Parts: sequence; structure tokens; C-alpha cells
Amino acid sequence: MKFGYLAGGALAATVIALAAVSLASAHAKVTEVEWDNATNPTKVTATAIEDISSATGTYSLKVYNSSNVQVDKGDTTIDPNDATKMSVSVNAGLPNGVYRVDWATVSAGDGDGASGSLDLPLGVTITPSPTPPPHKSSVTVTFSALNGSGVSGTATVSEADDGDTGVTVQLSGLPPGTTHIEHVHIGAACSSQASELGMHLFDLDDITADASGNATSTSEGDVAFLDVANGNNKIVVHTGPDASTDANKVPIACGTIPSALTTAASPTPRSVPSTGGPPADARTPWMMLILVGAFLVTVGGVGLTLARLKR
Ligand SMILES: [Cu+2]
Repeated sequence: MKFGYLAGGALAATVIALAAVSLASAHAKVTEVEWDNATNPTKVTATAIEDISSATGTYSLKVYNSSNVQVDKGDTTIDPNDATKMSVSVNAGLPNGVYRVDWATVSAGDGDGASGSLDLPLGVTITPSPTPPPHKSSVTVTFSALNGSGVSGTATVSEADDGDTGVTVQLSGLPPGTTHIEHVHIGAACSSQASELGMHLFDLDDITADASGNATSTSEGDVAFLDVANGNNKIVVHTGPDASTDANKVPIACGTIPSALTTAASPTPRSVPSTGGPPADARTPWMMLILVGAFLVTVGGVGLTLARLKR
């Protein structure tokens, strides 16, 4: 009986692993498309993660321009020396732009069909829009008084709908009725010396105190929120209503803008295989299934232990 648990776990793991093999090898997925020539191409070649069936009418490569006009010659052929590759001729003199390659294959291994689309730039660079990391939509800045000003307060730095930055500053302890320039400066560290405050990332609207010395300002910065709330900038309020004199530039309040990122770890670069083979994402299911197998073996082991304990 006690071996039954272990054997059961191992069997389940094996069944899962076999299922993984069949799932992962079921499709001749195309992971790469390329021109034969970077400036004056005559064909497009696609590379699949396994051999493509050469059965007539089951494989195709179609190339479209940005106006969705087909620009290939419909003569897709599979490479006789490498069945993971197929090519199609394209019209001569294609202008630069981003083309779309629609592909369809049937696996030579098990006959399963697959299809998809990939962007293929010609003479231009595709800039991927990165997914922003997990982050808070606003952070709070706490001001410290500088140069004996007695000024205190906070600021809310928030992400605008367009990803830019809104800043609301609330201060007290200002000389009544005075107006002050304020900026987001680059660098986390505050200093009582104007010369040590670093460059401006962007300027905030001037802030003016009421008769009680309280003041609020609301500004918008044309800078991405995550480039502002990254732990490496600060808000500085200065003495004067303009920067015309050194005395006006003397800082009276300063606070570091905290990072809005909610993950402590710095982003790690994506691992990319240095040689051929499927890209990292195509391998992920394998890793997951190996982990599931390992988990089931563990469950079997725990079952064995429990069986022993019950005796
Ligand atoms: Cu400043």
C-alpha cells in the first residue's frame, strides 16, 4: 500500500509529462519571419518550431502591407533541406514599412494545424510598447523645511490618464501673500544650497500663499509618471516668485518623490536564447509541466509518509 502512493504519484507525473510532449509538439508554430534582403527583398522566409508538412494546400505564407494589400506571389515552398522553413516570393521594390505575415502550417509529426500572424518591418524599427511594471497610481511627498523657513506640507504626485504626471502641492508656514517658484528636480537628495539641487525635470506652476500662509498649487508635467515617481527626483520650493536672483533661488522646502513601483526587485532582462530554438515563451509550458510533475512526485512522497505514519 505504501508504495501505491509513490507509484501513483510517479505514474501521474509520467502521464502529465507525456501529455506535455504531445501538447508541445502538436503544432508547427512559426516563431520567426525574415526578409532575404534588408533593403530590396525578393522573398520572406518563416521558421517553425518543428517540421512543416509538405502536403499540398496545407501550408502557406501570405504577406500584406500596412494597407492590407497582399504583396506576395502565392508561391510558398518548403525548404527541401530544412522542413522547419518555408518561403514565399514578394513583389519587387517593396517600400519601407511594417508588413504582416500570415502563416499556416500542418505539423509533419502529428498532422495538427496551426496559424498566426507576425509583424515584419522593412527599413523601419518597430518600437514595442512596454508593459508598465506594477505600480501605485500616486505617491505622497513630505516636505522638509530648508534654510530655517518653517515651511511644511505634502505633495501628491499622481498618474494622469495619458500616463503623464499630475502634482498637487499643499504648504503651510509661508509668508502670507508670497509667491514661490517650484520645480521637480532630478536627484533624490535635498540640499539647502540651490547649486546642489540638480537640474529640473519639469517646472511646477507657481504657488501663492493666502493670508494665513497656506498655499496649494496644481500642476501637470509632460513626463511619464514612472519617470517622475522613480525614487530619484524631488520637489523643491524656492524663496522667490522668479529665478532672477540667487536669493530668489534659495530653497525653502524640499521633499523626495518616492518610487511608485510596488515590486521591490529591479526588473531583470528577459532571457533570450543565444542560438536557435524556440523563444523563451515557447518553452514556458515545458517548465510549468515539469514543475507540475515534480509537484505530483512530491504529493506521492507525502502520501507515502502519511501512510507510514498511520501504521
Ligand atoms: Cu527649483
